[in-house]
Amino acid sequence: MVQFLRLAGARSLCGRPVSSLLPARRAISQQARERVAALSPKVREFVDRTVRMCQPADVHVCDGSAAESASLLRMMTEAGVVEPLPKYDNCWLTRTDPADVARVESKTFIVTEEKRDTVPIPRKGRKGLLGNWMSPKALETAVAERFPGCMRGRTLYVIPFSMGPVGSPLSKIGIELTDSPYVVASMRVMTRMGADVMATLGDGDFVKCLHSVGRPVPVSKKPINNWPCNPENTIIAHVPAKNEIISFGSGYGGNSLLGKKCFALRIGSTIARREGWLAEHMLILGITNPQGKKRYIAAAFPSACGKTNLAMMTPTLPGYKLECVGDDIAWMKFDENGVLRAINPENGFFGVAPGTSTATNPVAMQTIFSNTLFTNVARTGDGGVYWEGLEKEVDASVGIVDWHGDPWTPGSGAPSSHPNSRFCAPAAQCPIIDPQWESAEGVPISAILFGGRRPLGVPLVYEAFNWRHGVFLGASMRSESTAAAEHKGKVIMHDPFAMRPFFGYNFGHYLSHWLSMEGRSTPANLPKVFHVNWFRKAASGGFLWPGFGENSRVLDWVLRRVDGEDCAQESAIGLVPKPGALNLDGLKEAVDMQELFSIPKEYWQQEVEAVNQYLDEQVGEDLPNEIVEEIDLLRERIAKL
Ligand code: GTP
Ligand code: SPV
Ligand code: MN
Repeated sequence: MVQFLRLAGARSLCGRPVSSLLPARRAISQQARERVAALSPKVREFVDRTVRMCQPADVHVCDGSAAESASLLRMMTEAGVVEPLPKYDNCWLTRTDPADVARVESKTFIVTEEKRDTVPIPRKGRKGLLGNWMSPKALETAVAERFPGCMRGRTLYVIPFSMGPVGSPLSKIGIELTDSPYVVASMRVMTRMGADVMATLGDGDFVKCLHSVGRPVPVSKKPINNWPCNPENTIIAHVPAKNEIISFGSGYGGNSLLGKKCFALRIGSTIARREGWLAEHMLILGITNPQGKKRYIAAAFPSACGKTNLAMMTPTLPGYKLECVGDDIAWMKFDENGVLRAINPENGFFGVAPGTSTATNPVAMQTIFSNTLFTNVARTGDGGVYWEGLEKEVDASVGIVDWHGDPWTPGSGAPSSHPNSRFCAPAAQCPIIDPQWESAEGVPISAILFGGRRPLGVPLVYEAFNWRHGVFLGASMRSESTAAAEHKGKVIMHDPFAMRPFFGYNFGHYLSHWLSMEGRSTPANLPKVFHVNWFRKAASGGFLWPGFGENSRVLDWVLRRVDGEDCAQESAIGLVPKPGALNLDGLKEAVDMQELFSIPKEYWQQEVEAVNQYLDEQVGEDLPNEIVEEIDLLRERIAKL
């Protein structure tokens, strides 16, 4: 970006030579001032205030056009921030500073006057693990230490964006102010962005999103990979009372594309609580059975645990058809008939690249090779991409350069791509995008799945006895850690509702909110709740279940349960398929069903105590009684095993 601003003769978006924007400390130009003056009063106030504080060299109001995006990508190419991938149509590769490759949960905060509004108070002597609280005063200090002058020498981009289809009653509008053109290009894919959103907003209210990479120009040291960032001072703060998000120091994914986790989940969950709906880390899919009956399912799995894959799955069971509504976030609301309706607030997929292949996710492979931004994957000599999982599809003899930009050969030990490397592709390009994916009222949800990476003890699928037990299944979710956040090693972490990094308010209150949803529905319409685990391992270390398209066998059983079929039996942990009820016709490899569905008593005794200890210590006084009762019931049932 330093280079970008110093390129002789390079042109800014408004057509003036970039060099005229320097020197960095000069106030913004008359033209930029005029562009700001033309904004509606509330947006203008936000931009004005930010310009005064951050002192950018220029202001650009994004119109969201293809020409604007092309112009930005050209500038970023000249600056060495992105590289074109000539093997594909309008695809680009970015390599970040290796210090900025994932969400930074430890530096993510919710700002409220009262700490207890953000996090439950843990039992004495315990460290709270359900989010980080910051006081408004501390935020003020943090902002004052970071933001004054932080955009010097850079352009401030004004991004009007809509989460959900523009103008839909369930949609919400945000304005992101950022000094990262990579964020602009990514937000154009991940959200509906541009002039029509600004027009729809008028002088209405919006979620204020402020983002800076935190490296004013001239930079004190040369950015690695031309990716300016400031990991030492990174902070991602959310102020629910003001519908405000403030992010500094990271340009990556959920830290900087503020519509996603920051808005649609953290701020979104606080709005949802106030307004009586749910903002969840869930995929949404439509599935049509061989009889032609279509149902929609939502599923919450933690980061890098299979949402994108399930959302685009190619069923191996004959006669099933799957369509994708969303792969990461669901906004859901019970309608006047008690039917849970869901929309995907996003406009694109920010998916994990490694593991994506024609064998595992052919639909994703058909989605991501045009108009896509790749980040931290490897590059082939013929201008394509490469990552772990493409060994059989890409001829390595053309030469591969790894995500650091160094030559790489298969078998060299280190992976070619960062494990959290991603593709950022328009959802509309997905060949199985659901015809209803932009429906204003949302799609009706028949079942909710919770799941995680559980190498031991947890069966392939089981059903909750009722809604309350279902809420408990969400509350007691655990999963092996992944590269999507900064955690080290493969530990089994508690990740209730796959939302631990994304709660916008006290998890105890969140549980009460979920429990109360039963009252908004009817027994016939209330979605059934299930727990799934594609990741159980054999003693030999391999997965017991083939997963991916074979997961259609589990969805088949789920739908038959939704239809009320008598194909389940009680177990200590929930309803499991009756012997022979899971359709295994044509399954190519032998599966040890005994092992896959076993419920080891000792394992579950430890499990219930681990969940009990976690919920008691972490949620304490705020843990609803219903959940305490579910723990006791589970303990009793396991004792009888
Ligand atoms: P986020 O975007 O971080 O929220 O992740 P996600 O939940 O969408 O996860 P994704 O579908 O991208 O999957 C992450 C990893 O899990 C990939 O490497 C997949 O190949 C792998 N995976 C997905 N589904 C399965 C499955 O059924 N079985 C096995 N063994 N691996 C799977
Ligand atoms: C996740 O980590 O759950 C993601 C990627 O979907 S990010 O947008 O970085 O949060
Ligand atoms: Mn996610």
